[in-house]
Amino acid sequence: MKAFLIIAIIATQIQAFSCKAQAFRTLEPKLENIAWISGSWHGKAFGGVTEEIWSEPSGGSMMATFKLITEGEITFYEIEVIREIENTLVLQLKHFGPDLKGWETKDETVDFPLKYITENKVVFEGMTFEKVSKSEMNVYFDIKEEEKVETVKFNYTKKIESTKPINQLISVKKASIKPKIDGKADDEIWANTTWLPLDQLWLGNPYTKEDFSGRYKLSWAEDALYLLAEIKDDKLIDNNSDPLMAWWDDDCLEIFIDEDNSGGKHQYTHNAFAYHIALDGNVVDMSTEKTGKLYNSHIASKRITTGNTSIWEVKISLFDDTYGDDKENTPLKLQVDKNIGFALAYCDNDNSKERENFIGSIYVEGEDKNKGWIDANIFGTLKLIN
Ligand SMILES: [Ca+2]
Ligand SMILES: [Ca+2]
Ligand SMILES: [Ca+2]
Ligand SMILES: [Ca+2]
Repeated sequence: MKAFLIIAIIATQIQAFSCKAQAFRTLEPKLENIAWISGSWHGKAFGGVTEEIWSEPSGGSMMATFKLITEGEITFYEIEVIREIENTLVLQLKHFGPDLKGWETKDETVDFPLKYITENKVVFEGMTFEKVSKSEMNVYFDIKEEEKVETVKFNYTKKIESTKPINQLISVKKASIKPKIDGKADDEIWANTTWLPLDQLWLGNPYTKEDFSGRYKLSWAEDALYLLAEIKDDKLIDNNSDPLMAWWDDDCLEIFIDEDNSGGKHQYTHNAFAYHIALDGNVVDMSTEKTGKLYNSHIASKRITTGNTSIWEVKISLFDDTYGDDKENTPLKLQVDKNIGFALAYCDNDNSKERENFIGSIYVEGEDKNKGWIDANIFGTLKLIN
């Protein structure tokens, strides 16, 4: 292992890369074009675990610390810099043993001159950084052993801090006895839970309380999130009998769920769901195929309407963002302290071609308030408590 690593540090004379990749558009040799390397990256290589922490560009350089741990012990450290010199970049590094004694002599560095930069690659002679996504990169490192060059791949992931603003934080109490999904609010948990308002106008003209009023309660158990919604609507409309036709234009209850409270875009992904529960109980959201799809297995619901008042009782199974439309998916088990992105809304149509009002549970900043179906950042946050 040691011999292998010592060879690694003299890997300065590197076989030239193929020029094939240069057919891509190349970017100026500036740090701003490689700033995506910044971050705290973790991965596996050399039979151990590695971390590589890159700073943002400043003062004409970026800097990293690297460490390799094998079998629970430090194998070596590196300090790396990428700096701008004479209209190009160079990556330089020095190695240190577990006791921080340098491997190179005082004035010696291991240098990797820049070859080129593309949108997703930074190619130095002997070391390439490849962006896979904003949270994943590969680093390819050439090791020259006699006349042979071996390329070692480091696959790194970065934990992305959520950028989601806190719009509303609701503590949701656990149900010791799960509510019975029968459209009746006589369960013990509902008696001991307070109403929350559904009163933010997201689309349409201001409405009267005869036209619409709504409130809701939430609870949870290990198997699901539970919702009780009381909706007063003067006219119930189901124009489209096909559940996948303009499902948002019929009266429906809409439940927004971002299981990990990550925020971010979700229009054609399952980073979050926007379930529309129709009056007939069908549940629709946009699939990754960019069409409406029934997700009836995610939601069990029952509505009982008396006069103009509907009680919707709903059990919502949660799925994480690895959910696939074409594979088997297992609902998550919920635990105390979990944060979930959530919003509730009602599409109210009384007699029009399109819905007249869209009323949500969250205040949305800005002119366009109908953003929940695309952007999970507008959701509120639920915190599961005992
Ligand atoms: Ca019930
Ligand atoms: Ca109405
Ligand atoms: Ca998410
Ligand atoms: Ca209506």
